[in-house]
Amino acid sequence: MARSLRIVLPVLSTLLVGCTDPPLESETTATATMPPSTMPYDPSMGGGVTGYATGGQEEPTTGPDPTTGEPPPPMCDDALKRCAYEFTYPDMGETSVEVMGSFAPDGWTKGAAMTSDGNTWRVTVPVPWDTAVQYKLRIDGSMTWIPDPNNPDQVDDGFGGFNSVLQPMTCEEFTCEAASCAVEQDGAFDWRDAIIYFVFVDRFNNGDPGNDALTGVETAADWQGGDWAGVTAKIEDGYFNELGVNTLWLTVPMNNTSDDGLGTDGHMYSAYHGYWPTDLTQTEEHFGTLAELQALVTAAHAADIKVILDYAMNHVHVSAPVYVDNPDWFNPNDNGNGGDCVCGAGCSWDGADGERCWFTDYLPDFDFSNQAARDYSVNNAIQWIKDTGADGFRLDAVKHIKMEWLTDLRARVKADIEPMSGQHFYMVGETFTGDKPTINKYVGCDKLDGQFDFPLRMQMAYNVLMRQGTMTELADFFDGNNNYYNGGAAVMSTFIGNHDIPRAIHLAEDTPVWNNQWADGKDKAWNGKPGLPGGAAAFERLGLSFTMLYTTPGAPLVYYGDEVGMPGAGDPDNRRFMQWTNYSGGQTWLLGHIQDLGAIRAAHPALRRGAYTRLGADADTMAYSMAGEGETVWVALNRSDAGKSVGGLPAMALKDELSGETVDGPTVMVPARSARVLVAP
Ligand SMILES: [Ca+2]
Ligand SMILES: [Ca+2]
Ligand SMILES: [Ca+2]
Repeated sequence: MARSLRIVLPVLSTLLVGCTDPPLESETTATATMPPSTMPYDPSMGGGVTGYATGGQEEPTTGPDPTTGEPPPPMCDDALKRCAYEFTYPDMGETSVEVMGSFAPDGWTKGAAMTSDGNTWRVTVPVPWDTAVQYKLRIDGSMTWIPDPNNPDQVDDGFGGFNSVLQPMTCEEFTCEAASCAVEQDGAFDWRDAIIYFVFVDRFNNGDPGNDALTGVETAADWQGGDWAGVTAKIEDGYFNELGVNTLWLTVPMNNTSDDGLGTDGHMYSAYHGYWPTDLTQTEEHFGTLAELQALVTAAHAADIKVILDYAMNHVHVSAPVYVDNPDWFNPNDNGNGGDCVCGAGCSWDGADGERCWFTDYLPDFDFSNQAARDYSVNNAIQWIKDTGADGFRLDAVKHIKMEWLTDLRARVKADIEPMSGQHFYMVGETFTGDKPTINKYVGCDKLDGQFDFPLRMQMAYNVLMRQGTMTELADFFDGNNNYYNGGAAVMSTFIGNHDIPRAIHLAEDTPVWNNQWADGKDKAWNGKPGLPGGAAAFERLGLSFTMLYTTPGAPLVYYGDEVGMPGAGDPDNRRFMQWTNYSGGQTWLLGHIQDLGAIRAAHPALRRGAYTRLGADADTMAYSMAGEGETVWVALNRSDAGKSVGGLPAMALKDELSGETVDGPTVMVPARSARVLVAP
C-alpha cells in the first residue's frame, strides 16, 4: 500500500486531570507522559489508546480524589438487596451444623455450613431484603433437621414438624445480589466462574513456521510467528489447565492486511495485532486456516476451556473488499469543514464525532446508522461464532460505534446462537477510560455482559503496585465498584495488565519505572526498554494484585506473560514474544502463585459468586470477606514491606489456603507484600 501521509504528532508531555465528560482540562508536568485527548489513534495499539480521549481521571502524584467524579454508592432493586445475618447454634460436640432454608433459591438443598469456635456454631448468610426466611438446622450431615432451639418463631413445615422463621429485616449496609443476564439453564457455564487469559496470538507460540511471512518493518512491530497451532499445542500440553485459567481470549481472527502502516510514534507497523482487518470472511493466514482455528476451539473445549474471539467492528483496513465495494456503508473521512475526520485530527474523539471519526486515514469507519452496513457487520460476527464454535466475544473500542450494533448483535446471539449451544454467549467490551458511567452505558442484558474494568486496574496499580495513597482508598473504591455495573448483574473482567499499557511488573518495582498508573510507557517503547527486575519484591507485589483479582467480584484476566512478570514498556514493547523457559526465582514464584490462586478460586465458589463485605482497611492493609454458595472466605492483604497485623476477621482458627498455615483470628499477622486467603479449617 502507499505509505500514509497522515501527520505524525510529536509526543506531548501533558496529562489529563479531573477529566470526566467533557474532558480537556489538562496540566503539564515534567515527569509523566500521557496522550492528550487530541492524540490520534495509534493503529499499533489496536483501539486501546482511544480511551485516553476520556481517560486519565487521576492526578498521578496524589492519586484519585474520592471527592470528585465518583459515582454514588451501589444501588439495586430491593429484590436484589441482601442483609448479612448471623445464625448461631450452641456447640454440643456436633461434627457439622448447616443452616438450610429459603434465604437463597438453592438454600434448602445446599445450605450454609456453620463453623464453630468450640462454644458456638456460626455462619453469616446474606438474607433477602424485607422478606421472611424459613429455615432449619441440619446436624452432622444426617437426615436430622431441627428447628432453631433459640428462635421461638416457628411455622408448620407441612410434614408434621416446624420450620424456624426469621422475620423480615432491612439493614443500613446491604449488599446487592449479582443478578445474571444469563438464562438459567442446566449445564450452562456461569461466566462469574471464568478466569480469562489473553493469548496475543502472534506473540505466544509458533506452531507452524510455514506461515511466518514478514511485512518488513522493525522486528518489534512485525509478525513474530505465533499462530493457532501453537496455541492448540499449549492447550494440549496442559499449560492453561495447570495455570488454572478456563477461558482464552484470542486476538482478532479475521484476515488482516499484509501492508505496513505508519504509527503515531513515527515507526512503521505490520498488522500483527489483528486490528487492521481486510477480508472479514477469511482467517488471518499468519494464524492459520479456519480448520486450525476450529481445532483450537475443539481442543479447548475438550480441556474445559472456553474461547473468546476478539472482534473489531468499528473499522476495516482501506484495502477491505467491503469498503471498496460499499463506500457508502462508511463514514466519509470529511469533517464538513474542508478537512479530514481523523479522530483527534479534524474530528473529536468524543461525542457524535467519536462514533464517525477514522482512527487513521487508512482505517475507514463503519457507519452503523446504515441498516445494510449494520446487518452486514452483525451477520459477519454471527458467522464467526457459527464457523468456530466460539463461546464469547471481546469487542474492541465499543464507544466508537453506534449502540444499535451492540443491541442487534445481542438479539441475534439470543435468537441464533444460544438456543443451539444451550450456553450463554459472553460479550466483554473495551472502553479505555476511567469514567465509570461511560463504561456502564454499554453494559446491560441487551448489550454487553461486562467490560474491562479500567478504573479498578488504575486504582489497584496505584495503591498496591506503586504503594501510593492508602489501602483505605482502595477499600473505598471497592465499596463503590462492586455492584456498580448494570446494577450488579454485570460480569466485568478485572485485570492488572493488557496490551495497551506497560507491563505491570514495572509499576511494582521498588522504584516504579513510571510514577503514573495511567502512563502508556511509549517513552521507553523503542529506546531504554526496561529489563526483568531482580529479586522477589516486584513479583510479590504483582502477585498480591493477582490475589485481589482472584478473590473479588468479576472475571479476572491474565495478560499473557504477566504470570511470569514479563518486562516491557509501552506498545509494542509490552508485546514481546512469550517467555517459556529460563525463569528467574521471582518469575518461578509468581507462576506458582497464580497457579495456586486458580486452584483456590476453583475450590471456593464464594470467591467467584459470593457477596463482598468490607471488614477493614488502613494505610497498608485491607480485609474483606466473600460469602455465598454456603461458605465464607476471608481475605487479609498487606502491601507493606514489613509484616502487619490485620484485624476484623472471625475469632476462630482459620486455614490460610495460600500458605497452608493455620492462624487464629480475629487478628492475624500477614507477611510483607502478601495476603492470606482464609477459610474455616
Ligand atoms: Ca507461525
Ligand atoms: Ca493477512
Ligand atoms: Ca466508529
